[in-house]
Amino acid sequence: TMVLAACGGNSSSTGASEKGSSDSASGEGGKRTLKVSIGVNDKHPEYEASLKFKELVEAESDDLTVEVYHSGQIADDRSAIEMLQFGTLDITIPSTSPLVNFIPEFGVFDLPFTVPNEEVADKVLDGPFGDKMLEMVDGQGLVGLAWWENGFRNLTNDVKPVATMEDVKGLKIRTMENEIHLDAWKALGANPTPMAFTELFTALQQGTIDGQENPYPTILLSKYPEVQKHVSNTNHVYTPFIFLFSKKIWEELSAEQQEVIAKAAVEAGEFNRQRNREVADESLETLKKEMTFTEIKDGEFEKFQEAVKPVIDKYKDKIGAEIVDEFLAEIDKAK
Ligand code: TK8
Repeated sequence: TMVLAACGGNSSSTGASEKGSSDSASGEGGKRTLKVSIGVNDKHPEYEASLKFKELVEAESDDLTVEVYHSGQIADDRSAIEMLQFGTLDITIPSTSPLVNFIPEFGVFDLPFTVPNEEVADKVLDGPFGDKMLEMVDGQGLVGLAWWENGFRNLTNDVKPVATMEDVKGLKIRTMENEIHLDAWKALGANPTPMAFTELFTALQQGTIDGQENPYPTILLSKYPEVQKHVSNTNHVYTPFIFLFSKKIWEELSAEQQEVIAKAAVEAGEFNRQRNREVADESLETLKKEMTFTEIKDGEFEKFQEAVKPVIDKYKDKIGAEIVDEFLAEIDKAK
């Protein structure tokens, strides 16, 4: 069902945090149920954090209720973003990678082997660069409220242990719907196919693809060890989750409601990061028992990095040379 956009020309301030979209108007508010759609299942730290968001909002507001839908029950990442644009869904917290189909600048986060660790990711996302990226979604009918964490991605497959770049050759790998990932895996010699996350388990089970890449919590909690034998610590890219609100619906909310939501999104995000890191460590320990874990050999990361260099060069202009340089400079500063 379509939700009508607010048409009252209310120009009072939004009350959103600095991280909110400071130039969108606020409306009448009233009683509302906010639906949150996420792609991962109800075992995942992102679900736990979504429940934390619900708890925080409902504690602070008498007229807001939050419902969390996991496992892509409402939509996959890309379709959920479109629903926000239409105003048929309130909130989604996707990987940034599918956003690149709407806002090319978000491709900075898909450039492989750029972010060295989580501390650097936090500094870059919590600083002016992260704020700028959150504001950038505004032109696409979205309000960017906070950074959550998906995390460092690692390769699994059902064919062979991967210790070297040579081992990647010919593997049919599912990638997110993102051309930088697609080209990076091609450059590494794999045979990649883009696919929505919601279709991934079945594709692995049926063997239409050999492997996939995701952070350790997702690999374990989505039960990939049931359909994949091998995991390697490729750590090739850090994927943030971005907390997105429908701008159309946002403008119907009162300034007070906007403030409660913006604050809860950030607070639940802090909880999310902390939990995600604990779960990532625990997940790896469990994965080592349920799959063969292979470390990428010494000296091999340099080869991977060398192989994807042309991909970074190719996308630099598409993403925007200035923003790529800024991202890399922020990373260097944070190291
Ligand atoms: C969940 C996705 C997922 C992502 C992917 O909605 O598609 O592989 O890593 O976790 O955002």
